[in-house]
Amino acid sequence: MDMLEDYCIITQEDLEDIKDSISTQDLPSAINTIKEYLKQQDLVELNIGVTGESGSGKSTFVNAFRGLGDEEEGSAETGPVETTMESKDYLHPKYKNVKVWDLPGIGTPNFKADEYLKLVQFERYDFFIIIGSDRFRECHTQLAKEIMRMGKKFYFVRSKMDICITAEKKKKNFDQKKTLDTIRADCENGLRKIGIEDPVVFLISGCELGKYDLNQLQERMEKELPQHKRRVLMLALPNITLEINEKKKKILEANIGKVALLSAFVATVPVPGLSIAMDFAIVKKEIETYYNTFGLDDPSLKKLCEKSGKTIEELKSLMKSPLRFGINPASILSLLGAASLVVAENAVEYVASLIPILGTVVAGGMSYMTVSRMLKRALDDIAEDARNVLIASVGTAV
Ligand SMILES: Nc1nc2c(ncn2[C@@H]2O[C@H](COP(=O)(O)OP(=O)(O)O)[C@@H](O)[C@H]2O)c(=O)[nH]1
Ligand SMILES: [Mg+2]
Repeated sequence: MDMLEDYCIITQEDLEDIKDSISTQDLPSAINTIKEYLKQQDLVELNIGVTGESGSGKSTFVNAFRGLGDEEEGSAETGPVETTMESKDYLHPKYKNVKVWDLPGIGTPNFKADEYLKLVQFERYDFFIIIGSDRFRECHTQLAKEIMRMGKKFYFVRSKMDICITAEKKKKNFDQKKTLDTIRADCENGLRKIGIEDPVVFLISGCELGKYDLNQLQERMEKELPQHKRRVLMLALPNITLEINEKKKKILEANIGKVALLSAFVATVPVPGLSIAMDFAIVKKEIETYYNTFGLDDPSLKKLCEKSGKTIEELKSLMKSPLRFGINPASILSLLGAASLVVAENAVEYVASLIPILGTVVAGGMSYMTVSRMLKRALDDIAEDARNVLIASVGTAV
């Protein structure tokens, strides 16, 4: 139904899905169904095993992947000497069920891939990142083959690209893309020679994670993860490339229908002066998630200032969403002007006919459509703000 797609971001599929799960139930069960769905989504775990030789940049990667610097609270210790020979899990600061594991170094004398994988309890990882900071060696391929044999996935990462590029830049006729292509091809050739059939290598810098091949790596991981794990990966990634910014927006958009419905179901009293009902706490929590995942919450902005040398005022001046100075009923309602104008009456009727239970809630169809429009507007604004902040800080930050 075109009209629905135009005026409301809820897709036909989404509605049918909601209808199937709740239309025959009473209101309390419908509320529980949606709450449970959202809760389960937040419980999905992701375990990433980061492995490689000692000194290759494992701990640096573990920190950068979680959006942390090397000396921040909760970061893994890094340095010229490997400090631990044990696996250690580092929780994502915002998504605690995302664990990035700093695994012991490989390639020690008598290294055996099968014993190593047993030692680190290979079953627990959704995938491995195998980091090499120079040449890939036999220990890397041995490990890759054993990981494959165990039915798990891995990605080869060539780290410390910033060092390579700084050195190459001194040469005349420096061409970054060409240099990267040559290094990538060289790594892949090296791996082919030592027995990997169709190798793909991602060039990364733990010190400047947003540069080089992070987008390609992120795309590949996302594509190969099971559907239910993609969301948590995209939410947890630091917002350091425009591609990630866009994907975060898409992922968050997919929940708007359910959150709006929940807000309409839970609220039974109309917003004073309006013909709709909405639960502010639910809407507020969702908008807070937007700020958090885009890294526009105050603690994240402060960190970005330290890295980029910009002030909070400078960054906030790039942000236009009416919610940037606080998420409260007044700022939420300020989104309403634009939102309520575009809710077409026949679309409301259509939604109400699909989900009859909405009729029992105060102005149900209208509330649902209005709140989804508001959330969509908030998300669009916040994603755009994040994009502008990112563009302004790129080059000097992350
Ligand atoms: N320039 C640069 N240095 C890096 C990078 N990754 C790691 N290092 C440095 O290399 C050393 C070893 O890194 P670390 O993460 O501790 O390696 P690990 O032993 O594999 O955990 C440290 O001094 C890091 O600061 C990188 O991408 N670029
Ligand atoms: Mg380490």
